[in-house]
Amino acid sequence: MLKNEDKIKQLAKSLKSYKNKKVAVVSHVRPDADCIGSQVALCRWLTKHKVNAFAFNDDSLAGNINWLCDHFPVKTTSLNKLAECDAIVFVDGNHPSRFGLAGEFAERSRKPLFMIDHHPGPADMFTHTVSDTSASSTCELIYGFYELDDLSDLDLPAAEALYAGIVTDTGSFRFDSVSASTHEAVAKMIHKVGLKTEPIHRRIYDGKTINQLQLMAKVLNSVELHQNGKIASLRANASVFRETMTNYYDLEGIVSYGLAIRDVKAAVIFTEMDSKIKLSLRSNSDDVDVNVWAREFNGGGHARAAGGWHEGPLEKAVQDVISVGSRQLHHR
Ligand SMILES: [Mn+2]
Repeated sequence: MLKNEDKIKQLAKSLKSYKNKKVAVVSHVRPDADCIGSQVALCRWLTKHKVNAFAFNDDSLAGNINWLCDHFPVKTTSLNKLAECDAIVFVDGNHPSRFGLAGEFAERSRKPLFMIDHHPGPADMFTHTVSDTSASSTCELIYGFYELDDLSDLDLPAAEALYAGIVTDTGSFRFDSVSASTHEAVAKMIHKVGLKTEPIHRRIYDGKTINQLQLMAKVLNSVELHQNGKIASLRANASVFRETMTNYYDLEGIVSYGLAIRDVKAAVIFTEMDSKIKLSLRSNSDDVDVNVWAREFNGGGHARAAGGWHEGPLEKAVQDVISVGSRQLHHR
């Protein structure tokens, strides 16, 4: 059974009514494979239904997901182009603040605004939403558009895009957000269009440069334990990026290594970025809700994966963030 079947069917019907019109599909800033995969697969679905679809994002894509743009072009956000569209669809985020220029545009716009997402606490500005926190990924919800409408519209590029989002947002199918319907979606994509999964893993996870590996080595070397080994922290100060000629997005996913330590329940990475400290938090246990934790630091996300910001400096960020996390640990 797919998640939110009725809402997906209704939204699919509304979107099909934009035949021969223009629909923009936008995704969150600092994009990941789930938001770009969702955009690509939804734009291809819209195109099959003769809707003129456009995909926009404010930022450039990390090297390991750039190939998704060969399946549907994701262009730099243009306010003029957004203004020409008849409706806007927001994927993999539920608040205008996550969407940069498109979010600001939407707050002033009277256009119909649609939203498809799996994060908690949606804003109430949208005309029609599919908001399901139990879904493994936004890509799993987008798969529903194909499955519940006409699975013969699914083609290999769309399936590859959906798989990229599903595999990354589930930590390669290990998080507790993975359900039977997650695996069923993948199985159907394999049957239906001959999706090959191994090459996608390779493109996403094995496309690293030696510089990225050197960056990882330096950052892993900074590991510290707090609160009797229940919380692990990692640090990436500005100098490690200079030394290895890398960028903050080269650290994608590294925070999870903190959770690989026995008895650790939560991990945080502190990344120095433009004089602020970016926080990325992960939990592997119901004892720690990192969404609640991150909300104390201008952020949020999911119970087991969230992000936030601290004004800095780094040392102060570590102190403040660990002390909030410790309180949460002790409240249980
Ligand atoms: Mn997602």
